[in-house]
Amino acid sequence: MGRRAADLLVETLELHGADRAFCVPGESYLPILDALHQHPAIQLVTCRHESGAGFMAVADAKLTKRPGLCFVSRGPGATNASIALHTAEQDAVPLILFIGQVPRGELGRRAFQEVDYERTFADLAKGVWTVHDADRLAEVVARAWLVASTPTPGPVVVVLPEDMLEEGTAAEPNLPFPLPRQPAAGEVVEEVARRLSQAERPLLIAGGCLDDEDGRAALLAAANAHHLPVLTSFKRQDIFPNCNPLYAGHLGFKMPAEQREVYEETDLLLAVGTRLGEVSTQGYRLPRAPLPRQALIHVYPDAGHLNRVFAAELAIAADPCAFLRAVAERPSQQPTTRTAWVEALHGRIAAARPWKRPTDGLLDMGPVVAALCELAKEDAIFITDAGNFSGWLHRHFPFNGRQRLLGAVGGAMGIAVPAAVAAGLRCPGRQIITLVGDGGFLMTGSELATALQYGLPVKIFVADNGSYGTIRLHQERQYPGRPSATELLNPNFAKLAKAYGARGLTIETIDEAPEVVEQALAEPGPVVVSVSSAVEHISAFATLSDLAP
Ligand SMILES: Cc1ncc(C[n+]2csc(CCOP(=O)(O)OP(=O)(O)O)c2C)c(N)n1
Repeated sequence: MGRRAADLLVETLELHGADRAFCVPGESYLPILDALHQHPAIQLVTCRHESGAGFMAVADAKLTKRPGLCFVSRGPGATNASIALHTAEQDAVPLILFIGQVPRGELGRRAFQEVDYERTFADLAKGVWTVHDADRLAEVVARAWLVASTPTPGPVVVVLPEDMLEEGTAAEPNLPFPLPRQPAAGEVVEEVARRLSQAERPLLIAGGCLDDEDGRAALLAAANAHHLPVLTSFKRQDIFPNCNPLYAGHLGFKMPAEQREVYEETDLLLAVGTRLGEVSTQGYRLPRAPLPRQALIHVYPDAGHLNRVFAAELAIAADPCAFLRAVAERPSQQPTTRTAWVEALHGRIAAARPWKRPTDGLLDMGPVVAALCELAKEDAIFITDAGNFSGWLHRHFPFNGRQRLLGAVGGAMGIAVPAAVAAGLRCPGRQIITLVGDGGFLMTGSELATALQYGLPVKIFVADNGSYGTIRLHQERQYPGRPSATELLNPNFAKLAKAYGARGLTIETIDEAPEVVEQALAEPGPVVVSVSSAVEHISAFATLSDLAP
């Protein structure tokens, strides 16, 4: 009768515009693997670990703004993939995790590899649905797509009992449910424009909702129209040109207190497209929770995130991009004092940016980033894993507004190499530059095999400092001289890369950096560059000697 449920699922995904999914195969969803074999319009990417597959789906979603798709097996596969659910939730990224499940007749018996996903993933996912009836499968997939996409994008889970997938059904594939439209918040725009014209020291905090071409254009237009300095939320510094005089910086970790205090002098905070998370608000201090020191206008598509932690004077549930476009159409006259405020903010950032050769001559990621400043392409895609090595990129690299920065806002280690694979597949021809620590690389670096398998010329710079350096830094601050469980004995990363079939290079001194970076970027294929980073340079802002009591 009709078609096999597994085929219905794949056809429904096709109707939603899906063209790629990431997986580690499992016996619990063989009919889907077979259906995808029959439907080559959706490329099925074979990964080496479910965390890698999940991270790839997250990164793909960041690039397409459509749900990333990941198929994994029950129990062990699903739990391996759970890090992607967490990352998608923290980063507000649409993700659908499809999990094979034991046959319906065995559900609840704690059968082989059975997990109750509704309970297990209740806190991580926006929705978890087990499809008991093949006739409802297309409907559930369409709902999963919609819920993952809006109003705050996030992860959902669809659980597929294996016997259901083999069943025949007369149901037709579902078309996408239309996304609910959000008006640009009409008359409130007038009020915002008026307040922007009166403010002496306004500050716009721009978040991830603006991370596409339209969002970036709207942000730039609104900033220009109102002479508004722009701060970007955590790991979003790529959405605004960093050399633009209106760029006021990036709300990351380890911001010096004096710098935060300067931002706190603002008299009007306009937060657009950000949930105002812990890191971006510098620990709920900018703005201060729950009652900000200055007027706060918060614009976010999901009313559930407005006035949740911070009392905004104006809380506006609207599409951030449309809102900024409308604000840009009402340019304002500014108080004359505004110029000094804008110049002071940008001046601080610009002055701190250039990398300076350290006086002790030790190697860190600084000279690598300095070389990348010269050599990276205009539309390069940068990927950072979680860890202190990324601080040099955040501090010294001036994103031009076209380049992209991908990484886990939620701070998951291990995203870097999988995200590089996803970016290589999604954006062929663009330069993919990945920075990862020795800790993070050995978590999911096996996806280098996937990069090789799919012929992706990713460039991976591994900061080999023999340490889980970020944690070591915390230890030196809290328990000086008592490092614990942070030392690493590493393989030779260049040789390891060669064993995978990639090019392996090393940088051992500051002087070697420019030439080796150039060589790596010029290589036609994938390259791993091992950077012998001194653990003494424990972050882009501190040395171990500085921290010694
Ligand atoms: C999956 C995961 N596990 C643990 C952590 C905690 N953590 C944050 S940074 C870090 C160390 C990172 O080490 P490395 O990749 O070598 O980079 P480094 O800090 O030395 O530059 C750890 C363990 C995390 N963020 N994510």
